[in-house]
Amino acid sequence: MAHEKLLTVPAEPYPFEFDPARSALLIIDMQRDFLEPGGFGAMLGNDVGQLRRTIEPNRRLLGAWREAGLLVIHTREGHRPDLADLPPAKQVRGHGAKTIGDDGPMGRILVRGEAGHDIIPELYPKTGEPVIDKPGKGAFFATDLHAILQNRGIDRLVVTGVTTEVCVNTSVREANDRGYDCLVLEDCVGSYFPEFQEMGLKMIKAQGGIFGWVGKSADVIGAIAKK
Ligand code: TIU
Repeated sequence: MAHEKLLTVPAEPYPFEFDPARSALLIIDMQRDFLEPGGFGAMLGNDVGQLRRTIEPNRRLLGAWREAGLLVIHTREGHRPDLADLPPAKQVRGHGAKTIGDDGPMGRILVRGEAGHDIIPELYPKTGEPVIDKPGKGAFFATDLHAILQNRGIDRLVVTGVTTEVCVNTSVREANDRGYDCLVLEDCVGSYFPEFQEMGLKMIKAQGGIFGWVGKSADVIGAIAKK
């Protein structure tokens, strides 16, 4: 009976039910250039401390998720070294002194294969865990994520990563329109801007869970440990 495997965790706007075998942990863009002091995000004047508080909760959750033998998927935002997949509009947006593809503090900014583009060591992917290289903010745009999830029979996503209002929100909205139920963990997602963190989460759970649910990592860890 499929229902025998259903787990329930407290969440808003109401408890989130999931079958772990049909659920994936989707960790969005926990990349050095967004999170590390001396990276691209810090170079733009952002407070990376707002994102770094998510590292330890993500590390604990990832450990428990792996221990339970469940699917983990990582994403990275970035572009081909020849920048052929970089929309000119994205390249020039903001009129910054440095932009995507330029030499930054940890190699060429948001270019695949460069040190700053890679995932932070604390959450480094293990062999066998799919890593989705995405050119946009959403994890489904121009990627094989949907095919991978369908091939594994996944219908629920536990979503973490950065930033709450940009790549996390975009990916959750894309997932929701494709029929996935998403639980976003508030202690495992971060924004450079506290007000966007708060509103980014409210937007997901408003109107009866218009895009998904919001919960806490400790509850997911507790649920999968008991399974
Ligand atoms: N991963 C992600 O959110 N990319 C961004 O560019 N985020 C910002 O908040 N800028």
